[in-house]
Amino acid sequence: MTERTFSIIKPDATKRNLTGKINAVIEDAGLRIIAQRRIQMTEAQARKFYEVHSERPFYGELVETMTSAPVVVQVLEGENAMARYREVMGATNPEQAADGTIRKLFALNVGENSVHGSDSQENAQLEIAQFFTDADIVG
Ligand code: FUP
Repeated sequence: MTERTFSIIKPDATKRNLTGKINAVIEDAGLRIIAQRRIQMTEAQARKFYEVHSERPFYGELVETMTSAPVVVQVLEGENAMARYREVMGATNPEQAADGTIRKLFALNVGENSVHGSDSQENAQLEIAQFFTDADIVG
């Protein structure tokens, strides 16, 4: 089924000028980038985005990392886009990521792992709505 998911190209990747290389992996995987914007995430946006992790020991560092440089927020569309993008991203810890995945190719460590992708259809809708309106998305 054609569905949508939410993606972030994180600061560690934008700082190293990897936006285009990551987008190439996304597109080669059959996902279409149907909305995309480069933004400086505010602390409030980052805190809200990662609210599920607010009790975790790495929350403060995570918010700091996500606001340390611009990010590229994206909406991806394709067959089973949410699961497909999770496959293409690779494991959270790049040491465990499979060959050819974005995190294996580009991530530095678990905290600077280059990309985010929604982990459920429900979260995808919530995350897309945090950064895009319907008018921004041209499928
Ligand atoms: P993922 O869905 O693969 O992005 O992973 P999680 O939702 O578990 O983690 C979200 C983000 O928290 C990661 F991208 C980086 C950060 N994190 C850490 O910094 N340390 C950890 O041990 C786990 C996650």
